[in-house]
Amino acid sequence: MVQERTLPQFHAPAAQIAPEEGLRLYEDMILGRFFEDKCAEMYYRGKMFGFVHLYNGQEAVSSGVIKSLRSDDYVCSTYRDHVHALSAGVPAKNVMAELFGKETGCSKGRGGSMHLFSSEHNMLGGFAFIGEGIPVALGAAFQSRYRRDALGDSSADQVTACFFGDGTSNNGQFFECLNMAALWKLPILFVVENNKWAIGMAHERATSQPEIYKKASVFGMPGVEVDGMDVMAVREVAQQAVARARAGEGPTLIEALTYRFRGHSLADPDELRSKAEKEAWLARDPIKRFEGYLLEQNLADEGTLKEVRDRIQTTIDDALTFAEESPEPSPDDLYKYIFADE
Ligand SMILES: Cc1ncc(C[n+]2csc(CCOP(=O)(O)OP(=O)(O)O)c2C)c(N)n1
Ligand SMILES: [Mg+2]
Repeated sequence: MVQERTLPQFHAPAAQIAPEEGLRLYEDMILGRFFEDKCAEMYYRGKMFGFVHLYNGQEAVSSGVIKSLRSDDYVCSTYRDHVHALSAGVPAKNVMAELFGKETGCSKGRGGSMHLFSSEHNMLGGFAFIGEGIPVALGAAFQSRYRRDALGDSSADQVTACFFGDGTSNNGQFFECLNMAALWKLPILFVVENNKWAIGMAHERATSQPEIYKKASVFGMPGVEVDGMDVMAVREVAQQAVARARAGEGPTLIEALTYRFRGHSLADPDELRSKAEKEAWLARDPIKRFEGYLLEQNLADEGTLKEVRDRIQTTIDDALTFAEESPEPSPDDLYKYIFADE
């Protein structure tokens, strides 16, 4: 039995956040949670097909990082991508329609759950292969740096946030891209969502040095661990990393310690993780915790939080209706979008 890792402490002095900003984060986390719950419902009712990987439990990471970015910054995800896309501003109805394979989906119904993409929102994609997004994100970070420093475009100060899992951090692209990002001081945040498991493989069983953030030091970049169940802590770490990247000081490796509340995918019976482990992490639900914080700090009252939840429930219901009523792609368009139009 491997001992649980000690979580880093984050000491938030009295309210460090404006009430509107607190509610913005809360709304984003609720949107992520309610969206995923609706997906599970639709999948088990046989309305959604293929592999669907949900993000429940990890919301503080998406909201804490992506809500610390500007809208013209870039986000790169994995197959667990719905909530990253939502935090990046892709409308829930277009994400839901994508999951239903509809023409109105953000990838025009051709991608599905693992391939969400939106050029309008600088959402660089979900990727089915693990680690596949890391070099893509590196490319995005490279082009902002190149446009700014080689081409002299001072407005090209966009930062890229690249998300991936603990299992993926044992993949070659991780090491190659960390090297290049540090060497060229690229404006990128490597955000490892360490949820302790890679499908059924426990992180400690597959990884010689399980403390992933420590790997940053050999590339000469800052590496930080953060409690990924605490949106305030994630936000603080992300803001510092974004400021560094934007100032031309290069990349940061952030390891967020988190947990997924459901199986690896909706097809996973989730029999390998112990009941005790699941219960311990469920008790640290990032949404409940942040609700407690907002109330305690008098940043919101119960009524305001309920209003947010009601509003988001309507957004999700509308997204579902939109997805169900949207047209399928036409068979005449089978070859459309395979090659770029001239
Ligand atoms: C290149 C490649 N090898 C293997 C797989 C099969 N696979 C799918 S998910 C996964 C585990 C990834 O775990 P982690 O990076 O921790 O992400 P999490 O699912 O926990 O978010 C693996 C090995 C894959 N998708 N791509
Ligand atoms: Mg994992």
